[in-house]
Amino acid sequence: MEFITYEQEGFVGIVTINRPKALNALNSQVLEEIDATFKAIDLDAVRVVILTGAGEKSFVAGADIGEMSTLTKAEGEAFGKKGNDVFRMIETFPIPVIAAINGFALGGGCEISMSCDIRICSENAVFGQPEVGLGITPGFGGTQRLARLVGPGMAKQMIYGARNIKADEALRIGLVNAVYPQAELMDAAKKLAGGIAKNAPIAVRACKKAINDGLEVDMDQAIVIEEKLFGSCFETEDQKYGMAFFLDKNKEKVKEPFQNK
Ligand code: DAK
Repeated sequence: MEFITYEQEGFVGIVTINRPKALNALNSQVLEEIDATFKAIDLDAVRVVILTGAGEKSFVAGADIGEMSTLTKAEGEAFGKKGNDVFRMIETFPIPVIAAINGFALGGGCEISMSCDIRICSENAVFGQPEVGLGITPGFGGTQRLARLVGPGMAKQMIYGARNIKADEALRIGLVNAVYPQAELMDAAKKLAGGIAKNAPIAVRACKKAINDGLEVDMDQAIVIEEKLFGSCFETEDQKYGMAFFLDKNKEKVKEPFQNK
């Protein structure tokens, strides 16, 4: 891997986009390496992934404008599909993915963060979809995910106006869940990940699927999705252990880690 680093700390995998000379912009190679890195994650050993960018200035400053500048219509469509496939893979990744946004999250950078389950950012983070200023539409799902996350009115204002927003406004409109000083961002992301990883992994995965799949259908269908995933947790060792632990009257007992079974 030239542009991605991967580390594992306990149950948490950390994927870092590492192309700081171009502010971690996404060219084809970076997209392919992100895809390969996620697909190589051992889902028996890792329960939560953190996605971040190298350096203190930029998370991802967008798709690579140099690479895009000479694309034909057909190549543009293929590049858009490549990004969309990778972002959808992240969105539907079986375990939660937290975006730790450490600076610029513009264009494809904002879009990749929106394919993650949870976004937190540093105080210097800047979000935006500047594409119309470059003569294109957002191409990696920005028109769709931003409108779903912050509502169509705010999404349209940001996208039509190519208007960037700072961390405090991103927090106010619900684009991020929390803002931290830069030096504290990764610790906060790891703490958030650790709080998820200590829970029953099969149940956490089922919750992700229930929320994601349920949001795409009407409520009658959505509650059926939940019923089936709820049912799928029963007879797992984690369900039996979790409930038996609660019912056990011996309050001195220490809870064992869930086994993902
Ligand atoms: N692509 C390529 N290189 C980039 C880049 C980018 N998006 N952003 C920054 N860089 C490079 C700069 O060219 C510069 O390189 P050198 O000149 O040093 O070689 C280096 O990173 C440092 O950048 P600056 O010198 O500009 O740094 P500043 O602090 O002055 O400014 C900035 C930081 C983030 C405000 C500025 O770099 C900037 O505005 N960057 C571009 C942000 C942007 O517009 N991003 C959105 C890109 S559009 C589609 C598929 C995908 C997309 C659309 C359609 N289909 C095919 C359907 C997605 C589009 C986008 O993401």
